[in-house]
Amino acid sequence: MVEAKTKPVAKAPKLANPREASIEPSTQEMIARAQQLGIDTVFDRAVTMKPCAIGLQGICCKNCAMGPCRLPLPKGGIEGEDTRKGLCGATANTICARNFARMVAAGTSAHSDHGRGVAETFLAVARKETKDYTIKDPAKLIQIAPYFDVATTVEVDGETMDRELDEIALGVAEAAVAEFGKNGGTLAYLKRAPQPLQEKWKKEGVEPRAIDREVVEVMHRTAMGVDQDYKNLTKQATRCSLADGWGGAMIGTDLQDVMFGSPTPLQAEANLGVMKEDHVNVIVHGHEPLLSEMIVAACQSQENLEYAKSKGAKGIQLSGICCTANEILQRHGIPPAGTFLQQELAIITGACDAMVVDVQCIFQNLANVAKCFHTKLITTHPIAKMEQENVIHIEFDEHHAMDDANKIVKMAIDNFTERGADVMIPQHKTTQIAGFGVESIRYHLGGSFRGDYYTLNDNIINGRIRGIAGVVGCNNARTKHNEEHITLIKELIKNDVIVLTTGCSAIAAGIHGLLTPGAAAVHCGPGLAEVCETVGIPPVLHLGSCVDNSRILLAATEVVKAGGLGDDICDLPAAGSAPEWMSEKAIAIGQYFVSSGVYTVFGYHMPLDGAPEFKDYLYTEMEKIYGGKWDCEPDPIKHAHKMIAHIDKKRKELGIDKARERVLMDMADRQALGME
Ligand code: NFS
Repeated sequence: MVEAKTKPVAKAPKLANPREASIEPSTQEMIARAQQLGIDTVFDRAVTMKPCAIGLQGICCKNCAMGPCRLPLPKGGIEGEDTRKGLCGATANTICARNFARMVAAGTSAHSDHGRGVAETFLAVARKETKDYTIKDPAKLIQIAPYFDVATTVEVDGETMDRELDEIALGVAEAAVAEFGKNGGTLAYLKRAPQPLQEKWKKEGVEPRAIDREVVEVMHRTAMGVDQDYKNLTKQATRCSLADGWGGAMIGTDLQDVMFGSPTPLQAEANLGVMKEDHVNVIVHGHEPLLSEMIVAACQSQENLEYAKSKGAKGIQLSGICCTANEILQRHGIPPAGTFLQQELAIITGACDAMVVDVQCIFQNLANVAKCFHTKLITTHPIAKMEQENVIHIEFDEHHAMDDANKIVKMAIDNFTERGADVMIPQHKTTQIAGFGVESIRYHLGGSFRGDYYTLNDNIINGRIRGIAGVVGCNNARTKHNEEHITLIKELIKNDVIVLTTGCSAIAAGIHGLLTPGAAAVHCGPGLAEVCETVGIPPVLHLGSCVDNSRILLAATEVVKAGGLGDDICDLPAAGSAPEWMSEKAIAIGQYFVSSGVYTVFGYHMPLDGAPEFKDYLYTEMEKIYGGKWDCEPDPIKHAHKMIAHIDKKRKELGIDKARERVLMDMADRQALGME
């Protein structure tokens, strides 16, 4: 037997170059810090693990045990007939459409299960089963009640009187919970959409019936041997996505506003630098504000503050990661510590005394990182546990919500004294204005005289504002952290396109200083800068979390209603974007935006290249049905200009392109025309 003379030397794992991984200084510093401490982060793992080339094309089918069947495009493309098929005969188009529809279903289920949790908590409020939640925005409750066929007035002795708020609340709560599984009819909120859009949905047969039903039907139709027509599959993907945007997500947003208050613009800070070395640092991460609202109250309670001081801390610093951050930012001014890709880095500061997580976008690796520090990692949701031994589970229940929150905050305070010497908080933070919504846009841009979106429309018609962009969605470790978001947004506002933003994109915009009125003078074209300076708003408006994309749908509807810009969302000079998307939730959002008439461009990559015919259906054919279509462009400048070209096309169709040319004329143009 020949023995090996030398043992193979284990290669040192490749590490991310911090400057190539992110454009954001605190992220760069913390990636380097993690590497110095020998802790791997998502940025390093993105360097060592490459994505699967077949999965990237969207044509791997693992929906039965004869597979996985993989149908990659042959190099050089397909000549003649496309003969690729799986064992059952499934074509690349069918497989790709099934995978796409399943992403829509997963995204819809995430937003909608969140919405269901909110609706059930609101039902507990209406039934007076909980003392910890109340109705903070009765006006919003009264505003939404008619959509659920709940009367807000009663006739008494021939006189019309206001109905008791408790009765309205119970009616709305029961109807909202029923939306998830009702038998018969279609979703209540569809009637909030512009009439022509409602008619398109009806004609196509894509009006969602009940939220859960549409998710179930996607799963059935994409199972082995069921729906084998990519167009028919896309139709169900549309119906499911509408159950998200105009259903589960919209219910979530509205009832959160009713219980926790509709956001109004407020000032806050953003980035990892909001953490404080001499304070107890509690970070909430995830999505549902049911728990985080209580954590806010617990962190502000005098009793807990005194307790923190008794342990030697100067106070309690609460901050957020991901959409939970957006929820407590927009209602309380609590600062976000970072986006999705900064979650591990927040623990690597060594100053995070507790990270409290609920559902969605939570890295499993957080437990491994927390193990290297004193950080208590606390899961709170029965459907989202972690297997590692160092993770503590404190199940949160709306019936004793405040008790749960106090227990968690006390645990964080007790942990303050356990910190190691490895504390390093990057000193970068910015100021931002967040908390915009349909109502505050009306107030700030509509003016109190008209009380509607007229002034916004007027500024679009006269060309000061070229158009509206929704820039939303995640970070993705396959792209340079925040680069696409920030380059794209800057290019849009430079070209006078006002930006509405949500999710991690909104956090990124805050971190990079784009959410202040002062950003207008620095980054905007002259028209948008003038509007922002006149009304005192930032050129990029933070509209909340990802479920709050429903606010963008409703803002677009308000613009249609205000008049002068067509009859439907697809007529507007507007476009949508998710430049660094990674989550299935983003695909659900994209599909409901497209099916609501919005030209929607994703960055990075779409898993469609293996099925050119299906891809073409999403990128061109859908527009003929709904007025909106998909597109993909990884380069953020080209991405911005695709959106701007669409906006200009719509301006031309509306006959308002001439007004815009007049506004943009500079000295050279004037000289050329002999005007100077
Ligand atoms: Ni949206 Fe929010 Fe962020 Fe992406 Fe995740 S936090 S729900 S999915 S990563 S934007």
